[in-house]
Amino acid sequence: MSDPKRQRAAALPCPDAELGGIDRPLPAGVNAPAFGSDVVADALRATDIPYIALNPGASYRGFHDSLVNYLGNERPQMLLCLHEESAVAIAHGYAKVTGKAMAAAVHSNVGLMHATMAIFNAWCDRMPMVVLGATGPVDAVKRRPWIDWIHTARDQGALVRGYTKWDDQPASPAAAREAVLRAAWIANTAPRGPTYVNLDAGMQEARLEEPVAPIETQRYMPPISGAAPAERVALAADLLRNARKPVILAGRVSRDVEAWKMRITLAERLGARVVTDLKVSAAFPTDHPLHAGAPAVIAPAREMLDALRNADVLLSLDWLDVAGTLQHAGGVPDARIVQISVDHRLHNGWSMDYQGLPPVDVFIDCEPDVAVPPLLEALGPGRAQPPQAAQFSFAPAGDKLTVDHLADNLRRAVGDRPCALAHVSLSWNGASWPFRHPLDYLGSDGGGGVGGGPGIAVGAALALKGSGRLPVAVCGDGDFLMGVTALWTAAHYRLPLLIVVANNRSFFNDELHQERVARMRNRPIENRWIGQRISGPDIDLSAMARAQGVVGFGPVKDIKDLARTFDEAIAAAEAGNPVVVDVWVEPGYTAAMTAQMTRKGD
Ligand SMILES: Cc1ncc(C[n+]2csc(CCOP(=O)(O)OP(=O)(O)O)c2C)c(N)n1
Ligand SMILES: [Mg+2]
Repeated sequence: MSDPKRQRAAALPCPDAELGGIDRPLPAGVNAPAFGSDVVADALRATDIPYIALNPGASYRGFHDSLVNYLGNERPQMLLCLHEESAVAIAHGYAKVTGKAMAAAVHSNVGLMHATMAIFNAWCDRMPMVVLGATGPVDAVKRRPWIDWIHTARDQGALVRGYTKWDDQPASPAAAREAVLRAAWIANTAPRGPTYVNLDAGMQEARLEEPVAPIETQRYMPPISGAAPAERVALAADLLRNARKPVILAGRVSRDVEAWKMRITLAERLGARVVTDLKVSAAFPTDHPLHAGAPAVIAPAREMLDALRNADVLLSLDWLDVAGTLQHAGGVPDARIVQISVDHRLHNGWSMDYQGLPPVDVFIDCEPDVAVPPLLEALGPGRAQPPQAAQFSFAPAGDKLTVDHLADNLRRAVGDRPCALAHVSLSWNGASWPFRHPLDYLGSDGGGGVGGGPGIAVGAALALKGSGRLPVAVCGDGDFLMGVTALWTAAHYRLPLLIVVANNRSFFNDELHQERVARMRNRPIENRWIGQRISGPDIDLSAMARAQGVVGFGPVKDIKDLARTFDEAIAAAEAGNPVVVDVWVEPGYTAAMTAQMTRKGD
């Protein structure tokens, strides 16, 4: 170990000793960078990214060798994945917990094509990650016949340019080092998102003719956090101080506990109603007396819409879709609107995930976490208004097993344990599970790309391993089946995790769409299930888990078996295993969502 950078890294504690003990290479006796890809590996280690989820391929065999035989498969450690979509989804789930990028590596154009939906999900969810890919050799005379030609594209980054913050195809080891540092820096800077670096196979595999001059890598990734402009904060404070019925729309915020408490202080100082959304992570305690209605994905609760209609000032803390929410509430209100967000810096012409353009009276161009403390200060001490009563209750009804019964029994089985709900099914009822901590709920897949659930859950489990917080994910059966091979990675790396499948044996969401079309056209709604139901044969989901080394329970078909099964499943997860419970639920969504999706007319 003569290289000073490697010695420094060796002195750092391993991110997780147990995980670090898996997949240990024989010592290769390599202690100085000798190839282009060794320089890339050094750069990746300099970013402090602890893991790289990957599916292998010859296009980055040089880089792969550097990770194993030059870095010794630590900092970053490889996580082998069975599909590129899971590799990226795992990085996505990791970022949801930590707020930080991990890396994913995907092979040439084909691996990147597999990865695209998961990258899009992370982009829409504003989650950072560094995706490394490869192509070439760009120098055609170095290409092997056939395979190197089909796996070389003129502009591979074009596949993902519409939903990544930045991409590059560096032509030399020094340029690749710069690209990796820039990719990590840009991904981790708000508004966060995926970046992509495409490593030419020829550049990776070429022997270094001379050492690449060392640089102080941290100086190339300076932390950025823009402050809130004081005069804008003063304007917002004036509006809010005089508001009679302010509403806070608590949207994309961090997992920081102090920032969470500050939002509560702000709401209580203003006596503001607060609304939250299941599309993003927990932003405010949903059972706080000021919280209005249960959070939802598609159909906002009536209490939430009432609060918005009655409001005189709306304060958006980077709310995901201000314009769409106003549309739900009946159009543009008279209320004054304060927007705190940096999201506009990311918007581009390819993807419309920026949503409609909302009217805004005071725009504060910084992250909500940064703006709330000066806003509180500008408001000054004031009369705390009496809290209002909590607005929603929950009790599962009927004797047929529904997702509400699933949620009720699961929550009771979890009890007082700290838990992170890493994913929920489309059928989830936001009233069934209160959130009281920023890690209690990690939001949705972001881009509506079904199949992200299992990988995101595994990534969250990776980040939470050893934290004492139990990762729990509820996936639809369609979502589970599309992403099921992410589970093998959880088994191999022994990541404790509980996935419960709300198995309605259907791509049920689309049954409701077909029902709506049938209503609009006066055709039989009874046929809505055709081309949607996943039965005949029924799929044994817990066997799919067991086949990958995951503990599997079920199918559970009776309400009375739920409590015992969940107790056993949690015990297995707490013993260090990934666990899947298959629960057969009646097809159905919340009443509000069903009404919204099946209403007649456009
Ligand atoms: C990649 C992808 N394919 C198809 C869809 C369309 N789609 C939206 S929801 C859904 C059904 C998902 O089924 P499941 O996870 O079982 O949830 P359920 O609606 O049955 O509760 C489908 C197919 C999509 N959003 N993404
Ligand atoms: Mg389903």
